Amino acid sequence: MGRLSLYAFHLFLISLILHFFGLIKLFFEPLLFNELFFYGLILDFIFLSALIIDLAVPTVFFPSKKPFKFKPINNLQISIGMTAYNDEKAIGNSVKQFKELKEVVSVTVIDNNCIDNTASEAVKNGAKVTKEPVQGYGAACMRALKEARKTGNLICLVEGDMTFSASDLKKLTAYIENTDMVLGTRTTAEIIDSDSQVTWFMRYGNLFIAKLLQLRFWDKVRLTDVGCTFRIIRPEALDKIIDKLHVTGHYFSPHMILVALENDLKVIEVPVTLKKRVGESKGVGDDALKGLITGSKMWWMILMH
Ligand SMILES: Nc1nc2c(ncn2[C@@H]2O[C@H](COP(=O)(O)OP(=O)(O)OP(=O)(O)O)[C@@H](O)[C@H]2O)c(=O)[nH]1
Ligand SMILES: [Mg+2]
Repeated sequence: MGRLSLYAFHLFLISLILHFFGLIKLFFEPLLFNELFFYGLILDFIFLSALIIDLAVPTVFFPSKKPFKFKPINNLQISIGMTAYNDEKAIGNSVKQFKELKEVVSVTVIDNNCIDNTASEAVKNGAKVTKEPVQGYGAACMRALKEARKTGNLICLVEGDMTFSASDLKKLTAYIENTDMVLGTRTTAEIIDSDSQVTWFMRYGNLFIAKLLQLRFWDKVRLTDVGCTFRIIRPEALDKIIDKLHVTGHYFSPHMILVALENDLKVIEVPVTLKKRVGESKGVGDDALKGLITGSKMWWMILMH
């Protein structure tokens, strides 16, 4: 379920192009029959039919009867896995802000072949440091999840670049009693810094890819962001998916969401704040071109998965 409307949506995108050129043609040749418009309408019709079959029929005729989950975690013990790649300017305060929370039992910084003082700054501020030799954001995230799994009763993945705030952890934990994984979303303009990396292009880009992913799992989730590292997951839920995660590059984040949904984990998003990055961005940051490339890879992955 979901695949049909996801693929049909691409026909709708083609129809938009046909309508556009149809309009141009209409301007120069005001004929009664415009074949570009006509073919566009056929594609629209296919898309709408796919949507109805895929989304409406199961919801109306076969509504899910699964009982609502309510599994509070008593005595929260959160284990933090923090990614770092030459982040000596930010890592100290990133560790400190999480260490100050009483629910946090450990902070493990993943040193992804850093050549600066990231490791010593992290240790100085009370973190454990583990080296991940495979280069890449995804490789660092997977290692962070595995390391954080070793202690506590809740796992948190976050970047050590001061973009995220430890005080937002309570927003994420508020929903964990009903779900298996809580994702942050950075597309809530009201609570992100105006000089953060999420520009309007990044916001709408993330929103677009998130909606593509949502089309695939329409009855399971509502998504508005695909690149937010800040997330929490129950240990038993992570055990179900950890061996199925394999993306080492920048598009790890939607890959993990996809695998979680495919394995029937209950996933919810909550808005988190976002601040300007401390230190140099090595990922997408606010670079529109890098965003476009990473977004295209995410798009392809969602289609091919
Ligand atoms: N880009 C990148 N980041 C890595 C790598 N290894 C670990 N990281 C960490 O992964 C996080 C993401 O990298 P950032 O430089 O913050 O990228 P970003 O500006 O947040 O861009 P986004 O991809 O949009 O999140 C940071 O905590 C990095 O330190 C790596 O090989 N490449
Ligand atoms: Mg970052």
